[in-house]
Amino acid sequence: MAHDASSDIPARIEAALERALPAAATEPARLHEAMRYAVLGGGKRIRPRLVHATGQTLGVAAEQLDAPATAVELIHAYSLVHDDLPAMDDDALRRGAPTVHIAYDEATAILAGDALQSLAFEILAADTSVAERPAIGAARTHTLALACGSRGMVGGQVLDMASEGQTIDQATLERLHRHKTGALLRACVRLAADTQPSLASDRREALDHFAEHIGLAFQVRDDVLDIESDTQTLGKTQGADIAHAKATYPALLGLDAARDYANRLYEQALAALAPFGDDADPLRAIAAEIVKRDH
Ligand code: GRG
Repeated sequence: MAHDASSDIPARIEAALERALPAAATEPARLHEAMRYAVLGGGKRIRPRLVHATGQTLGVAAEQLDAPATAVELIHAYSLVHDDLPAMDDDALRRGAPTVHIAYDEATAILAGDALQSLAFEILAADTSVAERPAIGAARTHTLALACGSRGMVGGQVLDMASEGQTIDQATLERLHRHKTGALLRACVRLAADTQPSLASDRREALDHFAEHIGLAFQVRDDVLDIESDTQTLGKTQGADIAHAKATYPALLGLDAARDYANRLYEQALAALAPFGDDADPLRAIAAEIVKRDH
């Protein structure tokens, strides 16, 4: 059965996350509580919504997208838990609540992040909706593993930490973000495309082009929000980039030019969707949300 309406997707995503996470009472209970706290405490769910929106564009059944949508959000939650640790960004606030190492303790936060990553791959591997087409499962596992490992998100985090206090040029900043946040956002679109192996290569490339540009726009918007928003709206500490002497687009280009750049990337992302006509409206809606968001 195909998607009926985009409006039920957020509820579908929450239900799938709830199902995927072990119950809080399952031993070791403190670890499972921390995992649930990290995942179920809000968040915009942009990544799982991108998986479903791409699937809607391609006419993929929603049932075949639940596992990859859940997996990307579990990976995202793990990356936030680890990013907030004292050894990394040392943040006390996330999604308007104490970060996991503050609410629990540092060791629990490290282990909850580790276990969320394993759980993501467990969910992807156990997806019965594609069991009769094992090549789909293998392609999706490969896509997710590449996106979150040393040549993707983790590699980007290393570049990010190395850039603190340094003056870097725009090409280096772009490389950093293509890895740190761009790789997982791009994987969201690819995971849905992997679910339709018959997809023509030019369409696959168009979707990839969309994801690349909207991923970068996401990051530029994030940098702008760190300056123009406030801690309450953001649900995380405003001004953290400046406090950590991070290289950002506003620092490099100026605030107005950074805003213009986000809009240009948005336009380029939209242009890539032209071959899909109205079918790509769910992706257009998420793209608009990414560049206009206030948190
Ligand atoms: C620690 C392995 C490891 C990786 C960390 C993605 C990342 C790499 C760290 C996140 C740090 C950060 C705040 C990056 C800025 C962009 C970003 C990912 C913001 C948070 O994503 P949203 O806005 O968050 O989608 P919600 O809370 O809505 O899910």
